[in-house]
Amino acid sequence: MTKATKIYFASDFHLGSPNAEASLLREKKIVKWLNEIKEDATEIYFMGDLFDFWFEYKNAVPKGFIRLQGMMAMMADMGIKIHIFSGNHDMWMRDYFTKEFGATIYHEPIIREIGGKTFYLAHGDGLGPGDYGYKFIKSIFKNPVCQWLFARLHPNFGIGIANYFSRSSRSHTGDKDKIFLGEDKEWLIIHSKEILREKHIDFFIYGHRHYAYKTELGNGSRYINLGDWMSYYTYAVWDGDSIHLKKYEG
Ligand SMILES: [Mn+2]
Repeated sequence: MTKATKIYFASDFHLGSPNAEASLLREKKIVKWLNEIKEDATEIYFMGDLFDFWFEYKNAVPKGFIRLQGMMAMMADMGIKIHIFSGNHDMWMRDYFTKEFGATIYHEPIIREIGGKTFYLAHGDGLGPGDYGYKFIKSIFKNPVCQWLFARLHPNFGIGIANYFSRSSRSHTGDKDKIFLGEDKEWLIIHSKEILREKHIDFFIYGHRHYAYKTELGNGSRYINLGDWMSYYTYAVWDGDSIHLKKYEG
């Protein structure tokens, strides 16, 4: 048995998309990966958009994705710390995963010291310049009154329309995501450089972009985008000494 020392980061599973069959195959692959890394993981950061749509009603949650949730619960019971960021597709997470298996839920970027290094961790939606249309929609989605009203819709209807819009926004942006805009135009790189003017960060780790990428930002700072599990199957791992962006081949 190897000693657990590693911290893993992965993002954008989008379970539920594009349909139940494809999602189940992907979920099994994710669980297979988690089953392997649980041997040497101390913590796992799930960096957002795990679900293509997620909404917690007061007394109910959406059906599905039971393998991932069971695996997370098992890992938590083993003593692995589970961190979950909400993304723009699943921002309506409340305390269900905290109550079920002690996960820590984050809705905003966090800065964390790990092994003497400073990490800036975020899903990545709504950061950086521009994208005012999305920032406006996000302010509505995050509005407590709007959430309360949505929760009053019957779930057959509410989850139904949400899935419809979630899938159409995913297929809408899917192809665009495959084009890298250049380091001077990528919003999350611009956002990282803005933060670096105020404060030193060693590693910026984001999801959201669906484009696995790492680059140097100067002064030893590094930007890492985790890619996704729809076409990349990529993740980052901190081994106590350095961080690596890897692809799961299993
Ligand atoms: Mn996403």
